[in-house]
Formats: sequence, structure tokens, C-alpha cells
Amino acid sequence: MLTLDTIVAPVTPPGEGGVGIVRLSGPRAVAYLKNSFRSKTVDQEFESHRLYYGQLLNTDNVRLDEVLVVVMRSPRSYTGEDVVEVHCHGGIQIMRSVLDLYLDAGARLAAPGEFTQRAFLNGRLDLSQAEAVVDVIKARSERAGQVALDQLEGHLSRKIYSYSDQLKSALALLEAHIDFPDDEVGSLNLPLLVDPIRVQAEEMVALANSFDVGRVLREGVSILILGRPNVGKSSLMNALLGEARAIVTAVAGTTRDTLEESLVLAGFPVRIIDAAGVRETDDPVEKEGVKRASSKAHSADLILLVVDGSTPLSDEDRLAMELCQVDKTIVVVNKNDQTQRIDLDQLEMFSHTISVSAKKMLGMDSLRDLVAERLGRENLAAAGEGIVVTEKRHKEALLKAIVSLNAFFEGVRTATPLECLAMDLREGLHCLGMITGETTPDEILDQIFSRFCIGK
Ligand SMILES: Nc1nc2c(ncn2[C@@H]2O[C@H](COP(=O)(O)OP(=O)(O)OP(=O)(O)O)[C@@H](O)[C@H]2O)c(=O)[nH]1
Ligand SMILES: [Mg+2]
Repeated sequence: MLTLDTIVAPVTPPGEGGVGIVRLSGPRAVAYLKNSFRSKTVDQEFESHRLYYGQLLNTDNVRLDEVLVVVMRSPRSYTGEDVVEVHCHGGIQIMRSVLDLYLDAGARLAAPGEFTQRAFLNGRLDLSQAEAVVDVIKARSERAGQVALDQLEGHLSRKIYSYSDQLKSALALLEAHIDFPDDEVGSLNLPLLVDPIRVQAEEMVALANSFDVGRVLREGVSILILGRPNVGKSSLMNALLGEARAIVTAVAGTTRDTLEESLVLAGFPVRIIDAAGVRETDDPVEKEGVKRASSKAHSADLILLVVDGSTPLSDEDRLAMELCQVDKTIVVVNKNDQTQRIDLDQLEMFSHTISVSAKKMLGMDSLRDLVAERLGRENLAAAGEGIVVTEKRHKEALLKAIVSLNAFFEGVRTATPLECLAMDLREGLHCLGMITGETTPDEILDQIFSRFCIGK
């Protein structure tokens, strides 16, 4: 791809920092640098991928900052073009003047995601790798970061290319028989052609299903702590966080608003929400709190329904139980450091129950394990080669490809003409190409890159 303009943008976030980096990419990047940089160690030619120390000067030869600069020459750079990075001091004013220096010299401010878009257009990254750049940056847990990094390194793409290759060779064979139906190319051994594609289709289904885990890793999940007043919800929140975040008192109705905190649980990024105790009340503030708790019960991915094991279930507990969708609820029987008076049979509609003491921190590891299990840790491990689909777009493309392959299998079974079989394979290939970007329409590409922010 030929790009004529040179773009510039800060690649470190705004604010104060030890170092701030401004990146230039394009045919004039090195020329702009030469006009603005003075150093004892470099005269005219910058060696690629080497750091140089010197002074950055504006057009009036006024010193802007003491900097380190690096030139990465095409094609061995992030964008595939000549790239220059200026490492200046990370102050708002300095970054601004470095940026202005190059804008005045003729560079254009990069659009959001434009560096990565150029990397994609120049074939440095395919689309699924480019999409992973944002995920790596935004990852909120180690596992999420690893999955994103795998995708950036091309694990998903390689899998998709291997699927495409298989379909392409089958298609080539089919087309040979369509073009030369007579004996010239021998007779077509259909089972030999179809069986490996069947195996592949099964693998593609598993890969599409890994999105259940992928979504959780990428977006995180919300876990709501729900129950009647005083059962120890805030105590449980604090125990999970390992800090006294929420106020805990013996007074029923202590928590009146919802309280959200982030944590990492068994590798999953989690937003945990403590809510007001559920009960009928005339207090307008508490009433609003109860209303908020109820609405969170609908939107949460998982509910920890807390009950007090040291007392029998009450009507207020039943009110809380009614708000819980059975299949996304774990019953946490709290206060197991005290004599247990609760009748667990009354909770039997919930299939996951665990006994803990939030105050004494008993049973917390088992609770974490159970939560991880419910969030799909098994699936995560079972995702085999560690390839996890994290983008809905990828899942949808895989599912569409599978639909085409199923049509192909059906066609084989009913002995449809080879032309139709070839069409199904071509459609499958087209869907797979949407993941890697080979067949992705321009509007979708623009949409994807516009989700990035400036400097990416
Ligand atoms: N013995 C015992 N007491 C506990 C335990 N967990 C919480 N408590 C006590 O129960 C009382 C209520 O605890 P909170 O955590 O404030 O309960 P809550 O469900 O958030 O209450 P509201 O915010 O009023 O709805 C406090 O006195 C806690 O010390 C436990 O595991 N064992
Ligand atoms: Mg509370």
C-alpha cells in the first residue's frame, strides 16, 4: 500500500509522566526528525532501531526538550512505513510542543487507530491481530492479557488460515472435476474430500463456543451480592476484596446504595456489586436501594444470594430468593462460625450452595473455586490450544462458515451437482476471511479501527 502523508500522534496517555512518546509514521517521518534533532552522536543518517540522545529544536532553533529518538525504517516497523519515535519528558506542555513542531512541519494528526490501520493495510498484522491490540491494552486480568497476546501473535489467525487452506484445496479439487469432468483428472473420491472437512467443522464449533469464556475474559463479568438485610453481604464483599471497603454494622439496612469494585477472580476480571438488603420498607432512601438491587439482579451475570445460616429463613429471605434466576445463582450460607439453624431444604431449587463465614474468612477459597467453575473455568482449560474467541464478530463469522459447511455436507449427502458444492465451500471461505480481514468490507474495517483511540 502506498501512503503519501506522514502522520503523528502522542502514543502515551496525556498527563504527567517520566517519559512521553510522540510517534511519526510515513515517508517524511525521518526528514522531519532530521530537521529538528541535534546530537553529537549522529550527523545525517540514523541507523534503524537504534536509540539516539540529543536535543529537540524548533524552527527558530529554540530548544524544546532533551530527548531520545529512534528511527525504525520500513518495512521493519509497527506500521510497515518509516516510523520515528521521540521520547521526550512526559509533560503536557512539552508533548504539545513536540506535536505542534511536527504538525507545523507538515505532518497530519493521526486518526484514532490509524497506526494500526496502516499496519493492517501494509500486511504487518491481519485484522484479528489488529483487533487484539486494543484487547492487550485493555486486559483487566493476566489470563485476559495472555489470550489477547496470543491473538496478537496470530494464534487465532493461523488456525483460521489452516481452515481456509483445507477448504481451498478441497475447492481446487472440486473445480478440477467441474472443468474436466472426464477421466483426465481421475474419479473424485468424495469421502476423502469430505471427512477432513467434517473434523474441521467440529473444531470450528468448539472454537465458536469458546466465545462464552472469551467474552467473560474480555469484558469481565458482574457478580451481584444479594440478600435480606444483615446477612453479611457487605462482609462478604470485603472478604472477597481483602479490604474493608463496605461499611459493616450490626444494624439492618446499613448498605443503602449499590457499591461496585473490580477484582480478579480465578483469572477472570470481575465487577462485584454489594447492594442494599432486600426488604419491604417505608424509608424512601432504602426503598430506592432495594429497587436498584432488584434491577441489578436482572443484569448481573452471576448472583451470590447470601443467607444467614444461624437463623431460619424469613419472608425477607424469600423476597430476595424470588429476585434470583436459579441458573445464575450461588447460595452463600453465611455465618457458619455460629450454630446453624437454617433449613437448607427450603433452598433446594438452587443447585449450587456453599457454606462460609465472611467475618472469619472461612470457605472463601471454595467460594472462589465455585464462582470460577460457574464462569466457565472448565471451558477455559478445555479451550485446548488456548485459542479463545473473544470478539463477537469472530464468533458470528465462524457460525456462518459452519452453516455453509453444513450445507456442503447436506449437498454431498444428496448428491447435488459439484457446482453447488463448490459454492458452499466458497461461501465458507468468504466467512473465514471476514475474521482475518481478507473479505471484510471497508465500512466494517473503518468501524473497527474507529473504536481505537488516538495514538494506537
Ligand atoms: N458471626 C458472624 N457474623 C457475621 C458474619 N458475617 C457478617 N456478620 C455480622 O453480621 C452483621 C451484618 O453484616 P453486614 O456485612 O453489614 O451485612 P449486610 O448484609 O451487608 O447488611 P445490610 O447492608 O444492612 O443489608 C455484622 O454485625 C457482621 O459483623 C459471619 O460470618 N459470622
Ligand atoms: Mg451491607
